[in-house]
Amino acid sequence: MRKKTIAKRPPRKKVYKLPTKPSTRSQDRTFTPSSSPPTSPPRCDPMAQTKNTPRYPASAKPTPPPKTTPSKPSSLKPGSSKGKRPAVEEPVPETAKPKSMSVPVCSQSGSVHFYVKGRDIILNNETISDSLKYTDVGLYAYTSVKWDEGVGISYHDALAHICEHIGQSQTCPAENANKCDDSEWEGEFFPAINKIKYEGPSSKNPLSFKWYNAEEEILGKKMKDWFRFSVAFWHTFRGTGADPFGAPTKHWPWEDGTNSVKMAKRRMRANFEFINKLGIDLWCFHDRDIAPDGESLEEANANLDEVVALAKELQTQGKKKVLWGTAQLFMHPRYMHGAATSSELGVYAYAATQVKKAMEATHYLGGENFVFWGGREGYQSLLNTDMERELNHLARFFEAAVAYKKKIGFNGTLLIEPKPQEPTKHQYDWDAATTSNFLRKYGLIGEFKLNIECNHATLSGHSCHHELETARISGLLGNIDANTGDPQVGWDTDQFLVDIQEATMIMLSVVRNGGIAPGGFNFDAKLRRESTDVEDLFIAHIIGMDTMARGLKNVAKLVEDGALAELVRKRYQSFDTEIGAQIEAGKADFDFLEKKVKEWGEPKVASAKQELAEMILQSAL
Ligand code: XUL
Ligand code: CO
Repeated sequence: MRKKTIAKRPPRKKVYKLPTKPSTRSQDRTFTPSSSPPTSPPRCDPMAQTKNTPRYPASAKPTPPPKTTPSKPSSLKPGSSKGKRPAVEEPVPETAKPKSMSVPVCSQSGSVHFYVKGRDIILNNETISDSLKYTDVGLYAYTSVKWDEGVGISYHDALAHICEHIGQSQTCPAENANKCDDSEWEGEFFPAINKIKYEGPSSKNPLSFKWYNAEEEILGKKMKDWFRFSVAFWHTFRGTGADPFGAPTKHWPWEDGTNSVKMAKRRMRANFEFINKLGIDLWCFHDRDIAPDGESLEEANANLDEVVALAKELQTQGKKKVLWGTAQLFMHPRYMHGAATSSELGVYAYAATQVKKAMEATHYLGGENFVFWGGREGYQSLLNTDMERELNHLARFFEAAVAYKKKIGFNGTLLIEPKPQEPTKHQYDWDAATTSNFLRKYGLIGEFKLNIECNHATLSGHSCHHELETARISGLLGNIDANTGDPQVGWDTDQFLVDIQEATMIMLSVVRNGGIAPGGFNFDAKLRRESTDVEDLFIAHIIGMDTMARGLKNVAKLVEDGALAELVRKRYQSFDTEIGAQIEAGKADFDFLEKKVKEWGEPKVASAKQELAEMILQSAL
């Protein structure tokens, strides 16, 4: 039986009513933190949208970059952002409408229930407007009759009408934006869920570990130290379940439908409660999924500073750390040609500036690694691409990142995450071998390691085990983005890995590597669109952790048994000879070898024993 603890806990004093029906405002934000305009006003602040007042005055002084001790990340000087919105989302189908929701209105204790139907707002069953402003709100439409054209009624316009209709607009002036929304979520975000405990394989409690036993020692190390599990903020807290054909399916109770800094902070609190209840000590983030983008670089940085300051506080309280941080250099339209490999110099500079800030934030949060996933560093066509020049630029960008890391005293590992394609037709960091060749060519091999993602491995035509081994034998195995694809599907489905044999193969590499610290296992994985309960977030991570734990235990059996290692040793034993040693030391030239062949005659060739190897593996599962 699952333990429910609602009754034992103090009732949650929730300020915000849950939406009675889902909002259609955003699509899957897996990598897309911005679900509303960069300067999202609070929900009850109809004025803010038109005023467009910067949240942070231009006078905000940049602080110098942190020195050797991590300090608060600096606010950067205003940049050249035109404040354009990301434009990657698909239209929400007509069938998804109308959606209704309950929202609190400033100064009103209860909430109002409304939905938009055609050009009308229906407020508590009453039509209050038939003259709504239809603007080009693109992705940020609350609802619309013309999704395909990006024309609709913005969420904030709808609220403005409501505030006006019920005479509340004066009570929520833009300059009081924060006060307007001053009450915070109180109590737990996951009140029905206790801290997840190890209960052993016979447990039927879905909210318990059956195999992952953090303190248990396996092959000389505690399980928690082999794995160093991490939660990916973007999937767990920004994923909406939307896909290119359908509206979001997940409506977490703590979400208020905005992309405000306030909401970002609430989400961050939820993140820490989540990782704490899971017994995970690490988390990973993109700059733009933890804090909203801004109309200017300065504003985006100030937003990030505010959220990072809270994250730091929560980390200190809970003794948590960042496994890795990264800059999201693929969502904003400015990055359509790439970031470091963009044909536009200004974009290269902007990307550098964003990495600089994200690295400072990671450093400040005690991050142990910093990731570069070049989602748009590649091409769609070679006809219009100077590949050589783009690769040179990418190398310069990485060199500058190394220099900046040293300048601020960030000792974390820089990691490149290979992926063959998606969203580009061809991504330069195709796989582990291509990426290590790139690093060698540009003299960067000692400065970077690789973050191997299992789903990326299979997209590149390899197994995850192959990619891990390729990285390992070059001393480049830095981190694992633990997920999997679907064998029948050809894209990045980012599923939680639940295949025990696959986990065993992965752990073979990890054990051979002696562990991957200061890297870890980041769950770059998301719930299926159809999994919509809050507890599913826990169940997914639990089975992901249990599966890896089973993989580790299986490897321990294989190591203790020794038969597999012996099979491999025997296969190459002809080289365990004097002449074998000469060959391996590079001391056997062709003349010498020809002489030997003439002496020995036709060589005897032994069986590879693949089926026996498979039998040995299976005996450990
Ligand atoms: C994309 C992916 C990213 C990186 C970080 O496929 O895996 O989430 O891990 O940008
Ligand atoms: Co990844």
